[in-house]
Formats: sequence, structure tokens, C-alpha cells
Amino acid sequence: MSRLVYILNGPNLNLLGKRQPEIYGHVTLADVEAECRALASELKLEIKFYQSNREYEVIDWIHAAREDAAGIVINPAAFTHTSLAILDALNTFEGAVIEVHISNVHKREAFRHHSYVSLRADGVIAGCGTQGYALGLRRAGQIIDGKAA
Ligand code: CA2
Repeated sequence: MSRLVYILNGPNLNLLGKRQPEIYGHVTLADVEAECRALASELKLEIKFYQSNREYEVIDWIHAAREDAAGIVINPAAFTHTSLAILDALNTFEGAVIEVHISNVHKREAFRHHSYVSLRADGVIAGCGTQGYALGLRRAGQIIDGKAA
């Protein structure tokens, strides 16, 4: 049984920690990856960690996850609010899906309140800062282990 979790990041998240720290904080995406790798090793999970500004790449990684992964933790960034294609791809994936947002999207503009991805996600984390990734990975691990309450 696979213990591999894909951690996928959508557009502009490569700028994390470098722009708009008042919204997204000072932690970089490389810091988030390092934190997730340390946690994965503690939980005996494997991770693949990716970021892209291109919708088709995110879709291709979801398709790849169908072949070898037990879970996906995804911050789709702005694709959250626009991408029926990412929802369709996630609907073909049979493992655990956790949606993560660094900011509390519900406290922000109305156009951020709707998520296509939430129609598939088993769990949604928003407004916990970059800590949300570790929380999401932990939850994915619990689902994979059959220990999610
Ligand atoms: O809060 C989140 O994690 C979001 O997914 C981030 C997206 C936004 O469109 C969603 O509504 C909520 C934006 C990602 C942009 O990331 C940046 C990070 C640092 C500096 C500039 C952009």
C-alpha cells in the first residue's frame, strides 16, 4: 500500500515569503517543503512536493498521483476559485484529498469564498498560515492509516 502524498501548489506560491508578507507571512515555499519533509519522515510517509504557475501541470501531477499516491495535499491558489479542470482531475483520484489555504479565504473578497476543489476535498484548512500544510499532511496520513475520526 502506497504511503506517498503529493503536495501540490498553484500559481504565484513560488513568491511565498517574498511578497505580501502581511497576507502570506515570511515563510518561503522552500521552508514549507523542508517542514513537510521532516514531518513526513516522522509519520513514515513519502512526499512529492511541486509548485507550478501552469494549470495543466497541476492536472498532470494529479494524474500521476492516480498511479502511485495515497493522498494529495493541495493549495490550488487562484485555481481554487476558477478551475473545473482541477476538480475533474481530483474526482478521478481515489485517495485522500486535503485542500489548504494559507490565508482565511472566508475573511477576504467574496470571489475567494467559492472553491471548486472543496467539492472533492475530504478536508479543508484555511487561515492557519503555512502551518496548514503540516496540518493537512497529518490529516492525510491519518486517513491513509484508517485512523481519521
Ligand atoms: O491563502 C491561500 O493559500 C490562497 O490559496 C493563496 C492564493 C489566493 O488566490 C487564494 O485565494 C488563497 C494566492 C497565492 C499567491 O501567493 C503569493 C504568495 C506570496 C506573495 C504573493 C502571492
